[in-house]
Amino acid sequence: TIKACLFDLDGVIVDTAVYHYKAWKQLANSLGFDFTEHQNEQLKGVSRVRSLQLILGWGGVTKTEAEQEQLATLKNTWYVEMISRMKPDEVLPGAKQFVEDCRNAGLKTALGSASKNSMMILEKINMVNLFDAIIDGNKVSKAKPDPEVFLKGAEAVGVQPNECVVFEDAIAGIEAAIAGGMKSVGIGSADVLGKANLVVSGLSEMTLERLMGL
Ligand code: G16
Ligand code: MG
Repeated sequence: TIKACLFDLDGVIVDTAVYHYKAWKQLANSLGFDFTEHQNEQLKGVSRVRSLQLILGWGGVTKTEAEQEQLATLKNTWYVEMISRMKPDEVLPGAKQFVEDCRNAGLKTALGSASKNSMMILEKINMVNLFDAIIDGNKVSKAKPDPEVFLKGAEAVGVQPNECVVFEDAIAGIEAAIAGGMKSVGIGSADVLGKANLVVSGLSEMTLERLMGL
């Protein structure tokens, strides 16, 4: 039986990809090259430092580790400035409702995100109190597809991995769920997320009935 739902943040609860895109583009432009939306797609669910390394590679630019740290911090300053202006209506359709439905049904809920800014985002959209545990980039050392973030979430809410369902928009996140012995629901297109037990276009399509049928 399913006892807990573990939610990715960016792409599942909110769409912050557009803010990441603007901040990375500004950074790339300051270094003398451009950054496309297509490239941004490939950074979904990828950690901040790894994202920067990919972008520098696309721009054909080499930077020392110390310089990389400065650039990542600069990008984050711009990103945080943007998300500090986020409004509660930027929650993706159906997301808040479905998390509330899960809780009302007695299920545990946890966040499992690569972002180190997850707390600020949850505060902006008034959802901090809807999660029994918040596991994010500040609490994990291994990035998805490693299952660490979701295993820590399961442990924090006292539920076995095989009693958890993970909601993810990135293929690496679905792979992390599978590696952790959990069920998964892909948010997006079945072409990309076909390994998930179920694929929906958004949480507005999810119901408790569909959840319990997994
Ligand atoms: C998110 C985004 C990624 C971002 C990462 C780290 O992951 O999808 O694009 O690079 O967090 O974010 P930050 O720079 O805020 O620490 P997720 O796991 O929530 O989809
Ligand atoms: Mg995501």
